[in-house]
Amino acid sequence: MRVDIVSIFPEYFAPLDLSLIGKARANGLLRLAVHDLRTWTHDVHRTVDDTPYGGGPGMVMRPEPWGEALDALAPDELSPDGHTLPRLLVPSPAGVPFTQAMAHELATESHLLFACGRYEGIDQRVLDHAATRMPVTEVSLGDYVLFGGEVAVLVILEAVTRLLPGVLGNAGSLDEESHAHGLLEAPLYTKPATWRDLDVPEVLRSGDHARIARWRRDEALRRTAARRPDLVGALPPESLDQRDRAALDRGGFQSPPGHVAK
Ligand code: JD8
Repeated sequence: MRVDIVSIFPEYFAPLDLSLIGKARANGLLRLAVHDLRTWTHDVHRTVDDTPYGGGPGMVMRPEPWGEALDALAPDELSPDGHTLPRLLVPSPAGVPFTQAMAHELATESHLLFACGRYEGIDQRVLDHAATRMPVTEVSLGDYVLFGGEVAVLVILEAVTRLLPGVLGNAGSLDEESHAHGLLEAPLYTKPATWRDLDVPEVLRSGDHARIARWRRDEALRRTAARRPDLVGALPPESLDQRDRAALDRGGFQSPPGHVAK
């Protein structure tokens, strides 16, 4: 996968040299380039912002540098230097929510291009013009306000690159994780068996794999009911048996009426 990032803070992406993403880059599984938007300014002050039409607080990112950046990184004819048509992703609090499902979708793309806004955001015409040439998705990390798109890109890239074939050594752990089955994970423990007077639950040391699996599912259900009732509401009712419902009740979740216990 090829990834290009455009930002006025290219130093924000230093962590992408580290850990498993750094290894994926070293292995050639990920070809990542970070670009300074100011490369595509022409005035002495390398200006990227201006006052908003219609008034209001703050500044808006000018369209011209963004237009040149996208022309350079997503040329409208296929060039001989291996350029491919990218999918443009623009973090914005007004975007569609980023989810694990979207991470899976993005992991199938051959080229992602991220445009990181700052200030109040980017002139809308940049996105409208880009959309005549390539798929454009405004994406939001969640319902809180950041200063700009950089942190969102770090999060999205971490979620996407770990799904690329060959990036995660232990491929088996992908489908057992949280959100794959629509529940939060059960709590984890390691040695020692007693630490500061706190014991690891006996069941986990019993060696009874059926009992362990049942305990973990109970804990996952109880936690999900207590912390993420929205996820419980989205579970297919037929996926819950009598014991599942009891665990949900212990987490404080009232099973909706009409669900027939099996
Ligand atoms: C991009 C500028 C800040 C946004 C005024 C100052 C994502 N989940 C998320 N929260 N916030 C962002 C985000 C915020 C951004 C930019 C993403 C570019 N800002 C602006 C509008 C209101 N502030 C985000 N993904």
